[in-house]
Amino acid sequence: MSKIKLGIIGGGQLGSMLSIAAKKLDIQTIIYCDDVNAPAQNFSDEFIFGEYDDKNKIQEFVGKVDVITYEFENIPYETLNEMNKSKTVLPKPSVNRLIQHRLAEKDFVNKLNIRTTRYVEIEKKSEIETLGDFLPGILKTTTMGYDGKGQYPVKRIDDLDTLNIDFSKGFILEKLVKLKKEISVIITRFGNYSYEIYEPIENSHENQILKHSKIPAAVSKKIFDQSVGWATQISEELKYIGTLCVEFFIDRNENLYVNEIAPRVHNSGHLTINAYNVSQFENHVRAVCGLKKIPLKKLSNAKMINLIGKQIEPYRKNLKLGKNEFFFDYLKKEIKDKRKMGHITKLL
Ligand code: AIR
Repeated sequence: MSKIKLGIIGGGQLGSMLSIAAKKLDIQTIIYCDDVNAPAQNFSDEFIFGEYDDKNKIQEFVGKVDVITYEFENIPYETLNEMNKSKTVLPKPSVNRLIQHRLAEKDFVNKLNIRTTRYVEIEKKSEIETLGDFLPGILKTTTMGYDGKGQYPVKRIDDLDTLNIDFSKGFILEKLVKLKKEISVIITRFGNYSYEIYEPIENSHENQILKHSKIPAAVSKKIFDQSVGWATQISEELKYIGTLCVEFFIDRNENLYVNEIAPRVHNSGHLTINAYNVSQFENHVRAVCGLKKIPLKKLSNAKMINLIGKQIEPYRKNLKLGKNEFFFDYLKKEIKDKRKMGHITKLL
């Protein structure tokens, strides 16, 4: 039988880890990315460089693959929809369209009677002046943000004067919760009520970028069950195929809130590579390629540390790893402040 050819849109670290997982399953990967230096080309079978609206390049890509997935969410809906006319795109383009728009995403979650932070749509600066009730809050672009990009903490209305925000883009203002802890739940759905779910992961951020993730998360049974239940409900409702991550806040009164949904494999799940029998990446490839679902088994507790910006340098110069420690260099050519450059997983 000829090998399945999986097309992956996006060529960052998530594309790399998907390609590595696919190789193990004897599936070929073709990466399509608008960055000529996309690091995933080091791990994929083929790489096509092109813009996300370049119809010719996209046709070339579509012609080569059997099924298509993506490793970041900010892809134009039209692009995914066009591809989906000739080859199956999973998760479905409509799921990506819903989730990439923060307002639509939160409305969807609330309709399921699942709690989110309080939020309001902002079309112009003056509206915020009457919304003191939502402060301290965080102003976020409705689309196109990740790793703290497009996010502005606002304590007082005066803060807006120094922030220099372009209000021609859509925004939402979210009220901050009195945060105790952040967790995420990663689930891979294969079909109706057919899924594998990883236990909740505890996350901590620095400068709005994920820094540490660990399992087990120190949470009550109530929070454990509720987070797993909500992630399952969200993936069922979306009729999702593949790996999905739901990020949650827990406040000081032990209330759980959905922060956001990622329609893809997720940074907090990197530890699943070493801590489980099947990683989030392998599960994603299995689900979108229609392979068999394997029952998940946790092999070890674990902690993952992100290496951001220059933090990668000492590891590149002189790698010293302890027993049960794993290092992954994303092979990004340019070190930039706040850029995820690699990670370390320690089995505990
Ligand atoms: N990514 C996708 N959504 C959020 C994140 N962090 C991953 C994807 C994407 C890469 O980050 O793998 O391709 C982009 O990283 P950078 O450093 O080039 O911005």
